[in-house]
Amino acid sequence: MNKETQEHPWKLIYNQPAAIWEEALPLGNGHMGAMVFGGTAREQIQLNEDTLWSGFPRDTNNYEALRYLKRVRGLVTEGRYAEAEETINARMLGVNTQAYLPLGDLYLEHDGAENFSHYQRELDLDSGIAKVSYHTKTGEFTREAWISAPDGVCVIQAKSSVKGGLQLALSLDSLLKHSVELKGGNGLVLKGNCPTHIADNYHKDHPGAILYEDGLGLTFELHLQVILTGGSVEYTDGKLVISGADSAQLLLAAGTDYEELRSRASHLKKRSTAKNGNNLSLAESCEARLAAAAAKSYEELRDRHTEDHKRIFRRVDMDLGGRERDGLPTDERLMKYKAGQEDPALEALLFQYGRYLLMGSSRTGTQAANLQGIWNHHLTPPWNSNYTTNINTQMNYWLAEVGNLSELHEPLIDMIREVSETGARTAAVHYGARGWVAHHNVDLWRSSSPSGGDASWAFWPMGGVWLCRHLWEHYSFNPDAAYLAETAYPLMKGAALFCLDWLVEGPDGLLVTNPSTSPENRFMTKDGQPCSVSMGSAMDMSLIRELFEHCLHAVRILGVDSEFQQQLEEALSRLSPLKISNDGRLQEWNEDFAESEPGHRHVSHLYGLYPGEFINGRDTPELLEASRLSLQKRITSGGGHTGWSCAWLINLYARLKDGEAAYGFVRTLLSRSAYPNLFDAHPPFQIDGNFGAAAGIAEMLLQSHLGEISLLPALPDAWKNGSVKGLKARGGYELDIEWQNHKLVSAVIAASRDGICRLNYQQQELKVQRSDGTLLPAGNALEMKAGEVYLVTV
Ligand code: FUC
Repeated sequence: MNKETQEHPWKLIYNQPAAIWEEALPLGNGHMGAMVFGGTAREQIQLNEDTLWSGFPRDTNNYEALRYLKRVRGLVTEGRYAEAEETINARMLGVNTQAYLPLGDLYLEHDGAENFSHYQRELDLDSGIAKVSYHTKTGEFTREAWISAPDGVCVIQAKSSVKGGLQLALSLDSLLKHSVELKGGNGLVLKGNCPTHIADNYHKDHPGAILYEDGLGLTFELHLQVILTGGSVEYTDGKLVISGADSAQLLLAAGTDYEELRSRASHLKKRSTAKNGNNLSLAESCEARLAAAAAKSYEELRDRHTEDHKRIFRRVDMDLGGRERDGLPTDERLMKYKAGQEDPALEALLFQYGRYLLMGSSRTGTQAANLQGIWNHHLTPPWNSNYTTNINTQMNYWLAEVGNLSELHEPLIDMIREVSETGARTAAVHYGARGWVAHHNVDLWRSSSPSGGDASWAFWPMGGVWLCRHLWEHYSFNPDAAYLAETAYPLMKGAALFCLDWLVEGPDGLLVTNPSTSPENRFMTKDGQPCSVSMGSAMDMSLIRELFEHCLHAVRILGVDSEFQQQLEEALSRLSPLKISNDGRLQEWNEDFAESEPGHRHVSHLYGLYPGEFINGRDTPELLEASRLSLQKRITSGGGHTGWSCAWLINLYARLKDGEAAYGFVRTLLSRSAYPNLFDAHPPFQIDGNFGAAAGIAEMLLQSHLGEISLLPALPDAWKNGSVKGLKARGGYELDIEWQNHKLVSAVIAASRDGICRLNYQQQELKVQRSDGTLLPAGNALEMKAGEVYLVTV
């Protein structure tokens, strides 16, 4: 259902340059990222490269940890939770992950542009091109910029309306150790080194937070080449000075020697899908990309980029009404929205922006989207801009499948494969267990050990188990037995083997995790102390149950591993179940503890409601009710206060089929947690909320868990008339849905595989016809063949 044309523009529009980074506009191809400020006298384009991290391949495992496991288990069994926590903190943790770093900046100084008028800048999500235009007394100046996935370069064109009117001074800079030199008369090369260590410096108390060591960290290069129409370029004071040109085309390529460093480390295997995984040196690879791009005309480069971009972006369209505001400046719309104005088109823009941002930060062969996607300008970024795998990394990919961006899931799947390799060592070293394990932080070097710090976040050997959900989701939306057999199942099996070894018998004879935490939350011990370590947290048990069930499903589909199947079935039957507290809430821990922070931002115990699915009205109505109560209590106690936490609430309420509550949190997120460029505010900027909110909006319109496709399951009053086209559903379906006066008008379903498609629209009987007009007998279970398209009406 790829669209030839897009009916409405999808644009972020501003009438002034960005004054702060969070007003600049993001570009990206998964490998390079850029933030375009749109300055006049001085334009700044801040750049990123996806493999530019601090650190080097090293072993972060704690070889002493296993010595204390038995002792800690005993303490937990005796209810001596605080002592168990102390022992973990002192003996069983590892070291922090490394940081994702900024590459550098391109500056364009435009003499005479201090005074300007008719200013406009925009980001067109549909073409993936950012534009700036303004007038000075000499004429009109325009710039456009994009980052091409097919050509692997960033392209910027600066143009003057007056012949020979372009005077620009170009320079490159970086916060990292670097030097800049002239290349070939019309280019610059910035060469730099990365620190070997960036320390978490949240409290600004680390005197050596940025450590360089000769010959140890990554090296990187950023190449710039200028192609002029008219005029001339000369090199002065480290800058390329363009005079008298009609237009200038700037090409940028960047890279690091990450693959080389990786291949030298015995504990890291060679990457199979690396973008720069050829035999070229770093410099040669940048030069080759620039030369190939320079050999193409500007129009050809632009066409290749827009064709590639639109091919993906246009798979989905959304109209929630109110599109007459689409031509207005985004920051003004946001201010009015914050003041209470309705703007459903801004909500649709937030959804499409989520899709755009995933395209910018996660493409085949690149690194997965980190805490800031691919956009970071800090040398010591918040939380190291790493992969936080106790919610944030997973939330980044909630949108991937339903948002018809399945192939953008691949970088995460690559990362899971790589973490399973380091994680197999961590499973053995830390826990004496089979399979593989990951904790709450992962970095470029695929650190799988616990980080340093505090057990409440660092001790959580379930990161890999949660990541495995994504392997299964990718299969559910794109059922492909080869992918299941070769990629998903072996990784899931490895994580399940770890869980089989990790589970122990609790006092009631049922299987639990011990020691166990519930991400970042604490309970009150009998002595009134906040503590995080006990046994069998709801999230641990939910994740393990789900993984075992997915593995069993896979085993049946693939017809393999009957012995393993038996072990899983037997363990499943003995897993400690979720519990309901005295006051009717879903218990976060195995015991009915009081929470130390009742409004905590994590809602880990509700995992089974979303993203999981085993808490639902059909199979577990009591747990569903208890989840609803837990959610209410969290929220009335102040929960949902960070961007991502609020985004999770949208999805949870969508699953509770409470469209009004879900919508309330869409409004909260956009009003409270969006910067002027619509980046999500934790605060500070953290991209998970963008992806989580977009996923939540989709979840309000379409759900496909529990073996059926549910149309408009949580449609709020605010979206009276509308349509969405191209969302994906589990089982390999694509849907267009239209509604009027809050009622379904029609749905078009396209099947990519043979199968039974079960539909649900408010339990009503639906009319179904084939594309040739033949009506099907009444009933909501449609037997569809690959390639068939059905029209459904009420
Ligand atoms: C988790 C969250 C924090 C933050 C961090 C990156 O630890 O609890 O709120 O999002 O990840």
